[in-house]
Amino acid sequence: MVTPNTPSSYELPSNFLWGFATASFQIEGSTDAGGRGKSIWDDFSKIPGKTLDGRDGDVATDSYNRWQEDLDLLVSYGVKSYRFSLAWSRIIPLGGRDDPISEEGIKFYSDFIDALLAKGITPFVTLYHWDLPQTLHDRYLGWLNKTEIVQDYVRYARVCFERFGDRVKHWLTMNEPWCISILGYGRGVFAPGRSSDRLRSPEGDSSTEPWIAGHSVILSHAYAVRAYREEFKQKQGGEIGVTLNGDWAMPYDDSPANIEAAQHALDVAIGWFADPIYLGSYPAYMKEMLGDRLPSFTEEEWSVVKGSSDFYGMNTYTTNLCKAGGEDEFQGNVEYTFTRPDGTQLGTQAHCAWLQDYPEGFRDLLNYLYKRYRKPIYVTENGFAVKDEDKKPVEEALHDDDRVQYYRGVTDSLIKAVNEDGVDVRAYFAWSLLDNFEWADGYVTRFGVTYVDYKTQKRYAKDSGNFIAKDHVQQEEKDAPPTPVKNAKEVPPAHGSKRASAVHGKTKENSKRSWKAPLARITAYVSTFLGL
Ligand code: GBH
Repeated sequence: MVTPNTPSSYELPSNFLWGFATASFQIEGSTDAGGRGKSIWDDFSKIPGKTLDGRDGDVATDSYNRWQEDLDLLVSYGVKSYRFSLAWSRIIPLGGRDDPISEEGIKFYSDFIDALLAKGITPFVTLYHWDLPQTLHDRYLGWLNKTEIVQDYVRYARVCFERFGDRVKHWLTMNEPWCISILGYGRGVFAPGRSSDRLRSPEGDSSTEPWIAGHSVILSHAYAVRAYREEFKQKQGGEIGVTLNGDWAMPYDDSPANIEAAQHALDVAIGWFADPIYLGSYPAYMKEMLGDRLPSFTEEEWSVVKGSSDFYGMNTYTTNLCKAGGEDEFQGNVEYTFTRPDGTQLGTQAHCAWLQDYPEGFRDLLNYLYKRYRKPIYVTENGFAVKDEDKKPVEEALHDDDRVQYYRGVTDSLIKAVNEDGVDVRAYFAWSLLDNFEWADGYVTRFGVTYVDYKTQKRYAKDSGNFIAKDHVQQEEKDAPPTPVKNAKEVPPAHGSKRASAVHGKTKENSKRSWKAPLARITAYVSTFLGL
């Protein structure tokens, strides 16, 4: 085994939260139990051709029935925190603001939250991880109807704050607005599967609908946050924010066009949502690319949207090399590749085509997001699917070397970003606690740190689960967190300045841990002045 190359003096704050993440539809199964209403994934996943293996979410990892076993697993890994999502249609089966609440649904989550807390595990709760109540799609096309969905979502959020907010102190409004909008209403690969491609969907317009859906998602998030802050926060004392997906974008080479392309990729993947929410405006490139297809906010809406997230919830998996060109608006009219100009691959290939292991990109992304948005960062998802893991016998699959290597790389990058670059990172959730229903991939692609034998539903810890538990979770962590940077004014571009310059310069005197790695800090500081 390779030994970690992070200096042993590096530490994370004592209140740093290590944990694992999951989502309701990917693990629960029992889609008819406890009065649950259908979600848009129930029927979608049953349409032939929508999932790789033709399998659906009716059973998944059976976690609706096996939640105690899952909890024991979390305890065995020793994690301090668990990120999971609530199924809207278990809580309000028909979804709408005038529809009845299911006490059975409430009780399921309430008991689970109590059990987590009894074991000293902090719940991070996602309100929406893609399982829209089917009724809301049937009634008014879900995210395409801003007026209706905002009201229905805010009422759902209020019910959750009322019923669980006495115990839940970390709320995530939405998981990955880009995926909700682009994959659901543009590419049409995720429910509700709308697209201009008539081979894929009888209805939909990929040139307009994703941008409309994204607009509704931002507003629903923002009005729910306002409700929380005005009606619950004072009494309950929690925090609330959004979780965005976004992979690091690296220019393919040094050409100005490709450097610009990498920024365009970030503007569409991340800035589309993060700029309005944290900075109060759209990236100029979004407007340039879309013109009046980009829905605008009213003054009053901007006042609700701007500043509507207490932290930056970061889901990230890989790095893309970016080349100017192509006609894929969903990538900002940028081409992605993993093949470098010299023909080599960026990193180890995962089971899914879109994922290679490149830990340096993880560190660069942390720096970029912290510099640009100036919020404490929670890494709410990060993970790897080993190639052909599904074809291996269980004993072999448990030795998931590529995943261990991946986690070694990113956690190393994370610790350096905190200690050398001064980035304020407060939590890290590996995706995922379990192999589970991987959306359009069905059960073929496995992201778990725990192997699930779908025939018996037995769980087996993989080497990666044990790696995270032993190398990180169970380590003693003593220090206090670094103080976040305040009063950030300018928004630097991704590739104009080198890593750490702005971040490091501002936080060095605040960081309680700067003395721990004096040499590294001095080196970084000097590099900044030399413009390296
Ligand atoms: C996460 O999304 C999800 O939150 C989680 O539910 C899921 O299980 C996990 O990833 C693993 O996939 O080639 O245009 O289809 C990850 C973000 C963004 C990664 C879209 C895949 C493919 C883009 N995803 N990306 S496309």
